[in-house]
Amino acid sequence: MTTLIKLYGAPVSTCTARVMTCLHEKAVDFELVPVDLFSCEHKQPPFLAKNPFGQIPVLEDGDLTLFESRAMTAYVAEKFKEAGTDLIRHHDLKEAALVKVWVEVESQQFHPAIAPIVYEYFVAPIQGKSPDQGIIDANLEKLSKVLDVYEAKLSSTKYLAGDFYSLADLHHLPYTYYFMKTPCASIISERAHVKAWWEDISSRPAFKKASEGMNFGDK
Ligand SMILES: N[C@@H](CCC(=O)N[C@@H](CS)C(=O)NCC(=O)O)C(=O)O
Repeated sequence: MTTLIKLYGAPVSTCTARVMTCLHEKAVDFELVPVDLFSCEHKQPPFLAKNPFGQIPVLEDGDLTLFESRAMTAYVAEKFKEAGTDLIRHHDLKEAALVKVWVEVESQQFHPAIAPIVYEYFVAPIQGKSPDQGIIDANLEKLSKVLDVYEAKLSSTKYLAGDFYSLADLHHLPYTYYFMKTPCASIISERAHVKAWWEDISSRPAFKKASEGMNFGDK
């Protein structure tokens, strides 16, 4: 008997949404187990036993427990590689390697620049702080440079790793979704190829489903 995958997290959380998007792409049934960040459930011993770093999400598949959202999507994409869109290009060694390159680019270049901006606009206000314009401006400068590279890449291929949608594109969805609701969205929309890529990947049914729960209050 196969067990149902359990995803511990919150739909509003970017990292939870990343994994939910991947599960929806593969049409995998799963149970979302809500973790209440406001009561700090993720810092209590039962949750720390699943992720010692005290962060969501956590994925459980039978006796396997995973933390780190990008490791979870890699696991799901591998386990269900024959179902739905092939997100890791497992039939082609070179394409698979290029997917890994752009998965790293998202994690090492894109994420460090966009995450603080999203944090300042969406999380700081919940903590009673106003967005720090200095942090936003410094990271916008970094993000613009990364997006210049993306613009050049996406002028020669439809998606980041090639002419195929992959995990590399998928990993960008949740943070960019929130970013597009900020006054800084023009740095995406003024780059024609990045804009077309964003419109394409964000209109996929799997992400539309995952993003239904991505609301910070009225934002
Ligand atoms: N690198 C981790 C980051 C996880 C992460 O930052 N989770 C956030 C929610 S998106 C969280 O748990 N924040 C609460 C906290 O850090 O206390 C991943 O990709 O899973």
